[in-house]
Amino acid sequence: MPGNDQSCGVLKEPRLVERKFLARPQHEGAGAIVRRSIGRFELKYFDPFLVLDEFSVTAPAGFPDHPHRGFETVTYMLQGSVTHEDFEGHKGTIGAGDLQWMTAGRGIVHSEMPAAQGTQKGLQLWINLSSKHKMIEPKYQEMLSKNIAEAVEDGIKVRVIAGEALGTKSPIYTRTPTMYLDFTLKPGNHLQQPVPTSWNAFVYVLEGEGIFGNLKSSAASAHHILLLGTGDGLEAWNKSSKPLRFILVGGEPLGEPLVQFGPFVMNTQEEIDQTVDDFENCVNGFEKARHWRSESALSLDM
Ligand code: FJE
Ligand code: FE
Repeated sequence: MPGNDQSCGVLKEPRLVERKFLARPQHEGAGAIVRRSIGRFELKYFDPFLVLDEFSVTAPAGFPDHPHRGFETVTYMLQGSVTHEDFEGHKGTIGAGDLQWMTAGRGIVHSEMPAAQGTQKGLQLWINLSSKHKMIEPKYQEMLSKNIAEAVEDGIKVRVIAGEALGTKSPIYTRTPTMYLDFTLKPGNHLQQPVPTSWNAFVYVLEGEGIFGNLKSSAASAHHILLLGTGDGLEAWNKSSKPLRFILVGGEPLGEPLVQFGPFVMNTQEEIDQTVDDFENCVNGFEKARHWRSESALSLDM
């Protein structure tokens, strides 16, 4: 039976690690700290991924009222909780293991602030939208930890945030075709995970030490991003004595021109100029920005 025999395996051409770097802490938002891997100077864009931040926020720090247009933000909590409020009146709190998949589309203004004592930690990924989807209506998909599909097999646990792994599928709808898997491998275990060959894919290590791509490569530890080369999937080994936890994220590249101005991501400079205009004048999706301030901002005024 294919898949049961480790020496034969399911992959014909495992992807090798092409680039690897450590995401160092930097300041962002209002007093928040992020380890930015994608979106920093050395790696401005990994099509379709714009930003990957491993964030750490302790009140009163946070990400106060700010806009987005032209992409999606995916927030996956690791520790603590964050409250989100937007100018449509949408409000919610996500805690450890919970997910918020937000399609900003034509425009969102929101705040993302700590909802508990201590330090809140998580991952935020920005996924670009194709030109035909940039101006769609904003949308939220929220999934509590208990509803995120998990599969366990041979010392491997996977939480399927988007896409499919070990025969388990996520209900999350990804407008830009994307897979997002949270793997934990017990010591001594080995994984083969298919990834569509035409997609870009990366690994971000959360905990422990892993060998990725080729058994001869050196081990990667927490806070490192590994950009994978071409091939039909990922092969990973935990040769250490502790659990290995990492995310594997893949997406279909859009192959479109990109012009970014902070939280606005469009295809041309004209569209960016238009977006800045729309935001300043509160039109074309930013109507409600005129009179809105988050409750968290208002409470600071008192
Ligand atoms: C943003 C600076 C920012 N990473 N991780 C500029 F910090 C942000 C922003 C975030 C953010 C929010 C969370 Cl909850 C987690 C993050 C950056 O909000 F949007 C711009 N433009
Ligand atoms: Fe935001």
